[in-house]
Amino acid sequence: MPEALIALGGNVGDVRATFDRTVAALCDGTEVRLLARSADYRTPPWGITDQPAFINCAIIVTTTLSPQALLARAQAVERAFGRDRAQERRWGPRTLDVDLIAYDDVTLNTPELTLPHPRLFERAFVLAPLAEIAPDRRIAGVRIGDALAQVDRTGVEKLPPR
Ligand code: A4P
Ligand code: MG
Repeated sequence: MPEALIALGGNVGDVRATFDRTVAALCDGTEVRLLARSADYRTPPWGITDQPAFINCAIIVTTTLSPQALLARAQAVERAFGRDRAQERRWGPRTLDVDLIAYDDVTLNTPELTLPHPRLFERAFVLAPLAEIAPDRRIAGVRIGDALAQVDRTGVEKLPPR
């Protein structure tokens, strides 16, 4: 069954509680099964730096859904947890962001979905949680653990369990 790497982020509200509900809503146990979940990390805001710190985590799932259907499901969960894209700036504050990082070794370049995620190798907030649960997985030929060693991890802090 295909395997997908998914990154969660947010910096508005009780983000860690939102993550719990997101994972439960996304992973129904049939179409999407949870294989692993990283710890939560506190991370400095990337892109727009003048905003509160983010919380990020990563999950690995197996799924019977296509990449497009998995994205649609992720976006439905974002909406369910209060995300309103019309009220947001790109890279600005949000309750919940769900990004598909990789889906097996699929490469896709459509307006709705790019795989692997185009900015993944620039982002410690994606790579640190992923490296915890899949250090040896390769994306576009690069080991996640090696990719993490190439980025600035300043301020990325692994949080204890709640
Ligand atoms: N889209 C295309 N490819 C993908 C993919 N692989 N996964 C499309 C998810 N979506 C994908 O996304 C815009 C469109 O991208 C979607 O409609 C989808 O069809 P969006 O979530 O509405 O926009 P966005 O999130 O504001 O823009 P972008 O560029 O996706 O931002 P990011 O990359 O999500 O960044 N700092 C820290 N520390 N931690 C964070 O989590 N997040 C952001 C948002 C900024 N700074 C951050 C963090
Ligand atoms: Mg996004």
